[in-house]
Amino acid sequence: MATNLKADVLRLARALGFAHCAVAPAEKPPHADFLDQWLASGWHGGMDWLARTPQWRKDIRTRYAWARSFLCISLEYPDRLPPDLPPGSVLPRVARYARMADYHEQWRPALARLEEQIIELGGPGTRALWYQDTGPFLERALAARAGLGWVGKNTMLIHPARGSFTLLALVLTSLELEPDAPLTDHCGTCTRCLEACPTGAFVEPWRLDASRCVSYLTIEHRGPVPHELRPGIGGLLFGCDICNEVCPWNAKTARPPVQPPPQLADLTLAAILNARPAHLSKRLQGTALERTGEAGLKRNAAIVAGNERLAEALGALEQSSRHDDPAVREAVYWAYARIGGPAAKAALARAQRHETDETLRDWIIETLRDWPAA
Ligand code: B12
Ligand code: SF4
Ligand code: SF4
Repeated sequence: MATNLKADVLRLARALGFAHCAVAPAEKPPHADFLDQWLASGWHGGMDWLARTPQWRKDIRTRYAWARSFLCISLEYPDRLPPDLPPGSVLPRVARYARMADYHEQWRPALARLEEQIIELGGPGTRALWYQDTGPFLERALAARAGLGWVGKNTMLIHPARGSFTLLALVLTSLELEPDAPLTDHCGTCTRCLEACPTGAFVEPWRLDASRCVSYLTIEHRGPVPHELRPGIGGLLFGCDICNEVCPWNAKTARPPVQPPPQLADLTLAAILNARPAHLSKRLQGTALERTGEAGLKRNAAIVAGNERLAEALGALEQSSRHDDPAVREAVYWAYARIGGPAAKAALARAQRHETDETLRDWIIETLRDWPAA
């Protein structure tokens, strides 16, 4: 195996701004077979795309026979809010990775350049492909194999000095690069993350039922959020960082605060609920919040308003009560019931007049009938 070749690849990566890179062999990483159990348990919820090609995710040689090595990349992102946030900004309710411009866009040009440079370096016949997040890989298991951290009980890749507020990317190549050594596990007897999860999504250490995870419910899940899981969402609008926040390995990182794009920093719950769909979609462009879409974000905002019993949000909720998506309307009606009181009851009674979905109308009638007396 050519050690110089590996040094050259690492040098190219560093020159492009990838400071934390290491190599894993293009083989099945440890614990890869757990994916089958995870999928068979239905823990992927509605993320059907994860079940499509598990054989590729477990071992990429089943798709690309030429694959020999992974260059695994760990990227840091800000883990603190700026000091001068506009009042009412939703930013503290948004997962840290999404408080900036979409990271996929940010790193795309440098990853594409690295792919090209690795091909040039290897010469004729060399193959290389970059991926970030959306490729058929167990990125954390591979990065752990490469020694960029260990997989914690919360399933995050954690580095002893850099914590787990990191994102991953990789370049798959036909070049034979010497693999790096994995790190040891440093979770020890700690169980903080498992206890802190607000929806009880950890079935066991390392076993996450994603269909219960707030990150899944607020980003990936389409349609109404199961009622029993709504209280666990609390005030979170998009994603969840709780099992990272409580991890002692994140206590010591000192990074500069995030510089959010203005369209995110100024966004409030009322602005989300009041906005016309097309206007909100435009505002989300170029941010990770595009993933859940304007309807998903309105649904989430209504759940937050309900959980926090924000009576001052009633006017904005009513603006979303005629949304085309029944999941948005349902969340608005649910929020009315959580907020309670005569104004919320009157808003729900008005909704009954225009609601066309039979199930929703029945729910409204029942809820109005059982409305607690003041
Ligand atoms: C689907 C997905 C989700 C789903 C499911 C998450 C999950 N834990 O499976 C949801 C929507 C819930 C989610 C949430 C989040 N995600 Co996500 N997600 C992914 C994605 C696309 C695939 C993950 C996957 O394959 N899951 C299937 C399970 C089986 O795999 P796994 O969790 O990696 O599990 C492995 C280990 O647990 C290990 N294992 C199993 N048993 C055992 C036992 C022992 C002892 C050990 C050591 C290991 C071990 O082997 C498993 C592989 O078989 C990856 C990108 C990618 N292509 O890998 C990003 C990714 C994992 N997500 C990421 C992030 C940042 C998040 C969030 C923090 C976002 C947020 N703030 O809301 C949360 C964190 C929630 C959490 N605790 O995982 C980062 C993680 C970076 C890091 N440092 O770890 C990734 C890598 C995206 C990226 N490119 O940066 N995510
Ligand atoms: S991201 Fe939040 S909801 Fe999901 S497992 Fe971690 S603590 Fe639980
Ligand atoms: S909180 Fe504790 S158990 Fe959970 S990942 Fe961090 S060190 Fe491991």
